[in-house]
Amino acid sequence: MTDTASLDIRFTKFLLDSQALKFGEFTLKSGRKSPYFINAGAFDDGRKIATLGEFYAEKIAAEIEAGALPQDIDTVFGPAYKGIPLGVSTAIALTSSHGMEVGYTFDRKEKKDHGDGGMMVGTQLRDGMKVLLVDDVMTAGTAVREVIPKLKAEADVQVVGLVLSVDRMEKTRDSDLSAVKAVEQEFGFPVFAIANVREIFQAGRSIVTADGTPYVTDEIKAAADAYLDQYGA
Ligand code: OMP
Repeated sequence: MTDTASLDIRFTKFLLDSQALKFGEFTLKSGRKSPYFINAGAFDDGRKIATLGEFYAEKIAAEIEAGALPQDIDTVFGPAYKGIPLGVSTAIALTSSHGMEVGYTFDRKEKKDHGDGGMMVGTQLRDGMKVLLVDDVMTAGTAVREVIPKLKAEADVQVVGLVLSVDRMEKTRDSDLSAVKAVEQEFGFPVFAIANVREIFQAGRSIVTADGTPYVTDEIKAAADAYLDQYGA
């Protein structure tokens, strides 16, 4: 694989090599039983989290270039807990690789009543600030629906978009719309993913393990296709 391979292909290889993409049977937050699971907890060392931040930053820079995100983002917000390393590594990569001056912010799960107090850590939210959300995976959009009210309670910020690692491309419980599209419609900001699950399964067919066998076997692909036939948008 060369560095010139497209972003979704390079990211799929990274997911598979880091064992962040697992195959088996997994019960999701939504209750659906899925034959695959993306675990952002697998990015558990300095090299992996730095690489992950570079992927987010590359996607963000491309969307800024395309005019879909503004250039003057004030802060990258990663919801606690799993969003914290995502937001921090993304902010580092935006500065070091793309020359952007940008803050990072995350929320506390419990309010602190001493010291600096407050619900937010990092760049404090102020009225009018442009906030870019980052999160790991979207299935039904529950996580993002929980975080927006927290931001709005803090200040009248402008959420300019949400960037995910993976869009699972699943339809919502009560419509044929994907969760990503439903969130875009409900909140009025764009949602981007470094890769979606269809791109990942397509790319995974030609990516091989250290012993030369493909990560995505015929059996795994068939199980993923059947799942997406039922729940895919
Ligand atoms: P929603 O909040 O319903 O969109 O589900 C996404 C969340 O579920 C993620 O932020 C994870 O906490 C978890 N999840 C994964 O991490 N990976 C998956 O492949 C699927 C899920 C999930 O439970 O749907």
